Amino acid sequence: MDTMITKRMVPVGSQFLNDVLAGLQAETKFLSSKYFYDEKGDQIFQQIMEMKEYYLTDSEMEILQEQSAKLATLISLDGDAFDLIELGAGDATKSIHLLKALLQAQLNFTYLPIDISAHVIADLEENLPKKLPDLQIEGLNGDYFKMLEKAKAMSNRRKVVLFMGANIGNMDLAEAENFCRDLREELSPNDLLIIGFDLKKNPQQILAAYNDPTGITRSFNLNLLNRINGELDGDFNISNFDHYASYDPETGACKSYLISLNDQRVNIGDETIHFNKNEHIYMEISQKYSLEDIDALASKTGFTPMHRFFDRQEYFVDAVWKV
Ligand code: AVJ
Repeated sequence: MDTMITKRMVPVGSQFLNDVLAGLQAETKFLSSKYFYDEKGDQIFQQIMEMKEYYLTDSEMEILQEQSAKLATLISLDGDAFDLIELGAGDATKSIHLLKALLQAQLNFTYLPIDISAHVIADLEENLPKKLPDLQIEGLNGDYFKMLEKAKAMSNRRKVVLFMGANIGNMDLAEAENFCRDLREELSPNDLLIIGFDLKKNPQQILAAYNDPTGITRSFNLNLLNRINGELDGDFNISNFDHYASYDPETGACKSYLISLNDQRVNIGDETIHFNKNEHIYMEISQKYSLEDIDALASKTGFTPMHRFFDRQEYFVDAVWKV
């Protein structure tokens, strides 16, 4: 009896462990980019955003810095009260410009940042009111859809959802479609979605953003192996893997891989994973869109495109969709 109980008490795998093992035991190995963002991963992503090759952040920042007043007018519709819900708010360095414009226009709204990181939410609740004393803010820590449900239970005001930073790019086209459809299901007529897409452009320029010569993106990918070593009792030898980035102008898929540099075995807890020399692990997709792709996504998932905001170089777009 005791042994049975003891056995049952052996820790069952975490979601992270289950996902890592499922990915590395698959016929074609893969890991999920959603696991990139441990503390070290957050730091490396910060460095990526500062790289001269990584144009995305500057482009979207320019849109928000220069066109937030216009965006605020569009959002206000008939001036009724609303909830501004941001999915994956991060440090809100971009959305703060929109928040300022909405306050300036004296609109009645509550800002509800949703983030999977408790730390991010605590930071926002502490720091944003210092910068914007009139802001009503209610942070929600957890899964996007669960927190969206919670926001709906909190009030029946109109919802304006922000999903910026080209985070939709981390889904392939089929996943993006499912995501938008699920989001649409949660929303009601006159609700809005403001969604950021990185546009198809010169393939060299896109590839360079994900293949920097200094190796920051390389270490961003390799950091997930380090994370597995630290959190899941793994023994990856990081120097046995290299980073490979590709961009396919036909599909708009920018993908990154880790390549095993030799035949090797890696232990993760009690499991052993075998890698052939030159075998790849698919790590991340950063999907690029044309304007037609974006409109097609909207109409397939029950949204109506209302407006598009571009940066001057037209590298990036924040699209406004209405339910
Ligand atoms: C945070 C998903 C927008 O895909 O451009 C940057 C992540 N990966 N460099 C992106 C990332 C490699 C980024 N997103």
